[in-house]
Amino acid sequence: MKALLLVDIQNGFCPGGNLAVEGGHEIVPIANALIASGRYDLVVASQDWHPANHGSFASQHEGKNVFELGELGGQPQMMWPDHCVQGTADAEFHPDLDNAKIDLVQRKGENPLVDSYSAFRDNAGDALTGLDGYLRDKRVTELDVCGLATDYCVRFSVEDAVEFLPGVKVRFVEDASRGITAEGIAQAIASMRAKGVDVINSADIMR
Ligand code: VGL
Ligand code: ZN
Repeated sequence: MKALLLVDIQNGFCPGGNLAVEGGHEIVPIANALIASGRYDLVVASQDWHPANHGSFASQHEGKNVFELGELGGQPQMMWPDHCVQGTADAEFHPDLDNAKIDLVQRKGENPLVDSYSAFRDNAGDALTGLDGYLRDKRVTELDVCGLATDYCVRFSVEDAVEFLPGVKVRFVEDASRGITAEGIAQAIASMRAKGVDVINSADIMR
């Protein structure tokens, strides 16, 4: 079984969104082409899905500015702008994403007391979403991952896939992803590579 994991392709991470990633919208046609390629037996999409009082929001911390380091649950935490609040347009998938062919939507980030970059578990490491079990039950042997943002949710989802799904070939689809900072993207790619992940482009899949 070959599966595609689309990470957080939501309005909030596209231009006009509350935590916009440069060029975030440019990956939508690439993701759609991957979905339509017929190469995947299973398509999963993760969705950042925060309550309005989420502890990763600078607005919840007296005197904190966005994009500075704060603390959450005793751990260092990047202070984000309010984003992907449950039930708002910011949290919806990009309107052009072909979501009719998505088999499972994995929501994350619902606990206000801990952030959750990975689609598999929260940042404290103890609460699993269940996505690992789902992919195991489906007998997935190959998992391609892309989406937003490369340096946060994509990276941690990829690295958890490697850890939780031993024997599964995990690949990162670079041109179908965008990140927040250039250094963060470079570090994320180096870290994923060091964990045995192949870095590929959509053309490698569709040729
Ligand atoms: C993300 C920061 C905060 C992401 C989610 O999807 O990469 N980044 N929440
Ligand atoms: Zn978030």
